[in-house]
Amino acid sequence: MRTRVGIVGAGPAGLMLSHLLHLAGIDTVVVERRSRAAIEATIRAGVLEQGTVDLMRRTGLGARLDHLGLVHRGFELRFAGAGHRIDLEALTGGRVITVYAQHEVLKDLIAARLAAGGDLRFEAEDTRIEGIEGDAPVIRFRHQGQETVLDCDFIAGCDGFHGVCRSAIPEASRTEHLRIYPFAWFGILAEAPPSSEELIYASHPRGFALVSTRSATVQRLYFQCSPHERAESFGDQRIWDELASRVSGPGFTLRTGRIFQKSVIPMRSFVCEPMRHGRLFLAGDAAHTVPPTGAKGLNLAIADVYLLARALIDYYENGRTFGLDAYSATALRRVWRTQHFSWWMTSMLHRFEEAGEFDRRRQLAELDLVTGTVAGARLLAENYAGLPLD
Ligand code: RFL
Ligand code: PHB
Repeated sequence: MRTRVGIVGAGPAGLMLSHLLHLAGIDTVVVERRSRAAIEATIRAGVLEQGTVDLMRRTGLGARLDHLGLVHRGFELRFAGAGHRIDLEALTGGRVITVYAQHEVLKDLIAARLAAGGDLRFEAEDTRIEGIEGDAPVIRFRHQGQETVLDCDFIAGCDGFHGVCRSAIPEASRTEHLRIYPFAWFGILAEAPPSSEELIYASHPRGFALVSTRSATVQRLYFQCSPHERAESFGDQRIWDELASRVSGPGFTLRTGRIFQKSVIPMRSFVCEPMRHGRLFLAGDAAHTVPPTGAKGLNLAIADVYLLARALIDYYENGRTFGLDAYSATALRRVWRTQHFSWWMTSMLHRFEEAGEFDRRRQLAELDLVTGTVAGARLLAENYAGLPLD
């Protein structure tokens, strides 16, 4: 079997890359370990930047997004007992965010690829990549009991943080940067009406909390917890009490309801450099992860493949390799800016056990700076709403 671009992983990065290349007439095969049903049911990100939304609309993926997505023109930072609104739209000259769950994006992408006759191999086992340093790389995998060899011009490693592609780059040819935070997020989904019209990021002496949403009847909430916490060990009442204590404010009532999903999400910052080795190109979480505080992981994955698709299209249409050669350095510039932003949001809003009173006061001063000055608020708003894709 042969294709031009073999893609490992059917997450946002792999599927969007396949979609963008298809629109330019370039064939791909996507090899994915999990089932379609599992992918379409996994709860992860929820916030789309303006650039991600614009790209989805421009490429024919806007219908359900425009129907179900919730446009948010600002968000709230809450600390020292008071809320402060960050007016994204006013501070960025019109950019906003859209709350639309990652698995809904994946449903849209999978439906579009299948409607166009795309080749998606779900439930592939034992995926390996070979020959990335030569001209004829291959992806080997087992699918429906059959050993399959996929010959490719290029391989896109879009297989997430725990995938196999990154480790195909010889250790001597890559550098990995990792920071693990001394806390995690406890995330829930609950059947409840929204407590707030906009997201609330709360910094509280007991720790960080985030009030997000999914729809008029389903809410997404998070609070900082120990990285060793187990989701099952927290009873529902204790969860609501913990959340309520951290997000309380004048005139604010947290709306509660049946909790139907609980998970503990580790917090890490990770970058692998370079993002290309020979004919292997890494994109998305396979190359980098950010703590979720800045809501950037999915958006960064989309930005990577937007760049990679442009470079591959230029190669196939015009025979130019400039974009492919520049891919890693160009992508990494955005990656490191996003790493900085995600680390900054995380360190500004979380409780650090070892921090003393000086550090706590410094955190409050920083929050005062970003809510109390136009320059500070704009820096936060521009990065949160997202840098343009081009
Ligand atoms: P994914 O989504 O992990 O997809 C990788 C795919 O590769 C498959 N795979 C393999 N397939 C074949 N063979 C193998 N050997 C394979 N190994 C793995 C996997 O099954 C999977 O289907 O990576 P991708 O495409 O790079 O996308 C990255 C995003 O998923 C991730 O960055 C975001 O979810 C992060 N994130 C958020 N990002 C945002 O932009 N906004 C948010 O609001 C946001 N909130 C979040 C988040 C992540 C969270 N969790 C659970 C980590 C909230 C949470 C709670
Ligand atoms: C979410 O709704 O899942 C969400 C929102 C904002 C974040 C992270 C996750 O920063």
